[in-house]
Amino acid sequence: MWNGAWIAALATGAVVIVLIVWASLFHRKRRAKAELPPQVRYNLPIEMLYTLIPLVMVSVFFFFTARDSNTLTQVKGDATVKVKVEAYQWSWRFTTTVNGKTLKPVAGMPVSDYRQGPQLVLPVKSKVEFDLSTDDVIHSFWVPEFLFKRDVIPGIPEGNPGRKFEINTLDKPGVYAGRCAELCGVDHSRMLFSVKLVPQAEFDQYVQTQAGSAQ
Ligand SMILES: [Cu+2]
Repeated sequence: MWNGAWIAALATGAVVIVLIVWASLFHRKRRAKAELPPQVRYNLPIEMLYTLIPLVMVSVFFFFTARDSNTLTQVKGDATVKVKVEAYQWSWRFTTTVNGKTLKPVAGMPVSDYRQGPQLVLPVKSKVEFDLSTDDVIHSFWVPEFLFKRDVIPGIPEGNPGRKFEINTLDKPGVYAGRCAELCGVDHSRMLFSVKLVPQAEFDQYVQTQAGSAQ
């Protein structure tokens, strides 16, 4: 969609620039006392053309945007790992549920290095469902490496599909930076967290220890 939109925009831009250059080169006012060029006010075909063409363009963009964003935001509900994300001024609380087993929540404080913020541990190469909520102001959950960002809006009741999204974690284990991407108050820039992606076996072990301490 991104590439297609660029091609369409560049083609439109090229046509417009050619028309501007053509008009300014070949339809200049040459003499001081030139007569008026032909006037085309109330020209029905031209007016229909410049109403219809943009309408077609907007419809095509709308179709592809709706199609792709529906696919990207679809929540099937079959992820084995589910994370409840609670955003607050100015940090995060993550509560992970694996196969119905809920782990001890991880919460943090405002920090200036994401590695010192709360850490969410997830397995590599797996589908994870997120449920975002907040009780204060609008925040935005963003892990740049995941190529996905979603606003956290207060007042959306639990169970509302608008709070949820699913993504596939990356293939490479590592510690990835996460941040709040919506200006939410004085310590917004310190509302940092990290996501640690580990191999499945290591994740299972982590779940064992965390589930134990939760009970
Ligand atoms: Cu925030």
